[in-house]
Amino acid sequence: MISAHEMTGNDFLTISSVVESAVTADQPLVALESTVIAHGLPRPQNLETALRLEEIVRAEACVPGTIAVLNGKLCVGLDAAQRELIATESDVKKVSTRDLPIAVTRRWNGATTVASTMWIAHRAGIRVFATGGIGGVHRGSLPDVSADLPELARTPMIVVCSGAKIVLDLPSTREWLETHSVTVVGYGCDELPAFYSRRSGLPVDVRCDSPKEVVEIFNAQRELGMESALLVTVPVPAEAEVDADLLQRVLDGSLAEADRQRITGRDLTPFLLARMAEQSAGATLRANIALLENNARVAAQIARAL
Ligand code: PSU
Ligand code: MN
Repeated sequence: MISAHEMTGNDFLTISSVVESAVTADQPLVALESTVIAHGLPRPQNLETALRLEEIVRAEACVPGTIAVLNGKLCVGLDAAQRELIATESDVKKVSTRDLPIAVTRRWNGATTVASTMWIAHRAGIRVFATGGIGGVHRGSLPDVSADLPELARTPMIVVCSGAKIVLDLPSTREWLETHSVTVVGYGCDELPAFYSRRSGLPVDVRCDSPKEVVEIFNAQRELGMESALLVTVPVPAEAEVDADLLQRVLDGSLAEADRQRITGRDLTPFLLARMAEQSAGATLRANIALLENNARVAAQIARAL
């Protein structure tokens, strides 16, 4: 069996025994992130959703690997106490890739974003990762570009999501992915989904209607020697989609409020998501949970086909 040290050349990676044996036995695995648990969803729905996502992956005969930083260790596969700590402790930091060297040195407890989850999952030997919405290019004059984008450009994984979060500048985010050669799949759709909405008016590169079709394109990327990820975008289930007028209203209100309160940097996305959930009487929260669950299921089906 290859040890974590041999895989990464460092002692910071801690892989749970369940995940490690699945990697060694080449069983299908799905990585899950933890920023959505610690900073993306309110309590108590966050812990419930974290548990539910793992159950969904297991029900599809795959092994879930939720990723977080605990006492400076990059953990792949959490036990119940670790999962609860991430969901309930108030000093859990939002750790992106640039923070990893600080987190391990200062022994932080941290939740990993899409970027840092990809970084860790890839080094742990996991090839499929499910999340809600990726980060991207923010609206506004200051160029605020999520580290999720460059990580997608340099990590050969399948990332399953519902597009980029609607709080972002979606046309700019779409352009960024194209410039940096990240292939974008519409899973059962011809348009890039817009997180709480099923449509954005922006094109995907290719439509796939089955896990097998996704795997064929992923394998072609690898055979071509490409480094970039395959971004598989799945629309929110129709029954959970947020009404367009309501969404526009709460989005405009939340963006204006963030501006007034001068919320920037890593606090911006969590602020906007929380604000929209309040202002929509939970409609955006229900959509977020529904799309997370659906994406976990699709990711597991793809992992099984891989
Ligand atoms: N998906 C969700 N909710 C979230 C996130 C994704 O449904 O909160 C998180 C991801 O971890 C993503 C992060 O990486 O938001 C983006 O943050 P930023 O815009 O600061 O890069
Ligand atoms: Mn940012």
